[in-house]
Amino acid sequence: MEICPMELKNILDDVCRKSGVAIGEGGFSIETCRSMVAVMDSDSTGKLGFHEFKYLWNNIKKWQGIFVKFDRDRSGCISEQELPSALTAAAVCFNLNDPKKGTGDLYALIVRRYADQHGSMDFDSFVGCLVRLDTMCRAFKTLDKSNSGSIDLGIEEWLQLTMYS
Ligand SMILES: [Ca+2]
Ligand SMILES: [Ca+2]
Repeated sequence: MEICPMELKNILDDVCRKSGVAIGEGGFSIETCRSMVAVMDSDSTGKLGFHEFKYLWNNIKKWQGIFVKFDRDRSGCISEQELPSALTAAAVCFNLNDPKKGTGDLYALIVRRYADQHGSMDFDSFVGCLVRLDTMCRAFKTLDKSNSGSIDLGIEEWLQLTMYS
């Protein structure tokens, strides 16, 4: 049994409806689901097998808990004020908002890409953002075999990494 993006969308919409987490009118965007399948599809079948889905599922459950916890005003969205602590709690691999390391720019970039014009994120965007962040961090760690904190990539490897995600 393998799951395609449309099936993933139906599963996630169902879960959100049952648990009362707000998503847009049409539910999870198919673009987010396509992106989730692409980044989790480690054996490149175009669909999610059991282990790929299980990993994603465990993360989504964890992120849902964080989303609900940090949505302090119960608006169904993570606002600009709620976002830094929510992302810090969710992104265990990397501190996104550490001025000492100069990562504040990266944080601003993520907000620009995934938040709406008021700087707030619904659950769909929150998950889309974290799936990508988690995958890119894991990909980096796999490539950084000596654990030096930097990697050396050829253009083919770079494109493989960035285009199917
Ligand atoms: Ca697969
Ligand atoms: Ca809120």
